[in-house]
Amino acid sequence: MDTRCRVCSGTVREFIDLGRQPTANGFLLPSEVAGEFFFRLAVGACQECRMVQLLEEVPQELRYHAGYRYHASGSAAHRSHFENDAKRFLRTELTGPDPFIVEIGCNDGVMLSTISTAGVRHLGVEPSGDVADLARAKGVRVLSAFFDEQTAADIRIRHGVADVVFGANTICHIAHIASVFRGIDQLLGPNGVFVFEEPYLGTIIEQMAFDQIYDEHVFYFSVTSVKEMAARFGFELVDAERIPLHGGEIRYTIARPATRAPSESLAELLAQEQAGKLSEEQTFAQFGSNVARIRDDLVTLLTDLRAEGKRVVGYGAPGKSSTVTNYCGIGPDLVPFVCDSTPSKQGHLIPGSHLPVRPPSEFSDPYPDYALLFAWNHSKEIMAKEEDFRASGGKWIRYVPEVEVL
Ligand code: DWN
Ligand code: SAH
Ligand code: ZN
Repeated sequence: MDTRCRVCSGTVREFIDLGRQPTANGFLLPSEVAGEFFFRLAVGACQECRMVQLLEEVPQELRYHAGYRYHASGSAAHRSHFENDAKRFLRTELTGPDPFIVEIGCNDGVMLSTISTAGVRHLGVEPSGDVADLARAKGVRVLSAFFDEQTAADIRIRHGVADVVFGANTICHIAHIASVFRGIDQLLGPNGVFVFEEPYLGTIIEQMAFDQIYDEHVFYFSVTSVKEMAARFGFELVDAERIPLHGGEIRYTIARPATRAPSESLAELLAQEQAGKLSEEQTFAQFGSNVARIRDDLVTLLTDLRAEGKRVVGYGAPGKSSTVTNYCGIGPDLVPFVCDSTPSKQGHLIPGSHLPVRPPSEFSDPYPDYALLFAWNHSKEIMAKEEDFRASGGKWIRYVPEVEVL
């Protein structure tokens, strides 16, 4: 059966299948392995509006709940990025008499804590209970709910319209995207903006970052597909700019039609996408064959290192590590454990592949011969922190855009 496009109901044609996969943040205890959830992780492009999206989806309640383990404040680079976002909103959009900002997926309050400190009216909408509580502890006001049309209508009744609705690494996670836009229509003031920052399809393809594909990432946005989506739902995309997070993202700004002048950067990115044939079948087919080659190269390297008696440890247990280990069949026989700084991941197993997650203190106890860098998007921060590993003769392995020993 065909999957219908979640934006326009067109036919979605599959171009990559990463096999049977668990939910990427479903870290589990050894005693929980028996009941583990799996689905088929495959991606395709809509033949009408070109939106790239998952074929099968996991119910949102299985993805976001009290035990959701991603803490947005876990990286210094992310803390500083979101603090800057907040300061920019305070300087530009939140300057009227009683401004109001809503964040969809505020997680542990990494952005809204700065807004709260500035004394500006705000509301985070966050379904995952534990991270919502972390935000509340920072003085952030949070509504525990999934954002949709109904939630938006309730917020408007209680708080009035918003000057800014913001989302980071969240809007591409929401399968009911039409309901989200109907909600934005209810909630956004006449001159308000809906701003969201999401992984960029262009970067995923250019960098071969296939591990960005997992259950939470329902959509893989391009500027072209977001422009079409905004128009279809009665809005206008007025700005798009590249930002460095998660290896390369785009910050989109959407407004009510004809309220803001479209930016030069938007026109440039649209032209680049067209020239680079970003939305064309041949680009997707090439991506699929490159991904299979990376898998073969990585498995060969790890198998050779094991045969040579070398010790390889994983560094970072991001959602991405679930995709790559399950797709490549990397188990504890090849990588006995992974170090990660997130306390709630430690003592658990990476979903599906069941690599144990341990605290970073075990990385140097003693240092391994090689470290497989799953959190490659944090390489600068991690390599600076782990200089002694290199000094001890240790080597880093990365796999995007190519398998390489550094
Ligand atoms: O879209 C999403 C983004 C916002 O975050 C979510 N669906 C899930 C998540 O994606 P991710 O898990 O790929 O995010 P990160 O930021 O790449 O995760 C990095 C991991 O590495 C974290 O578990 C923390 C860990 N880490 C570490 O152990 N030492 C990170 C740093 C910087 C470190 O020094
Ligand atoms: N904004 C943070 C966190 C991103 S993780 C950052 O950029 O780092 C995605 C977050 O979106 C999770 O905390 C998840 O619970 C939340 N989320 C998922 N679906 C949602 C929905 N429908 N409404 C609001 N939040 C949602
Ligand atoms: Zn479509």
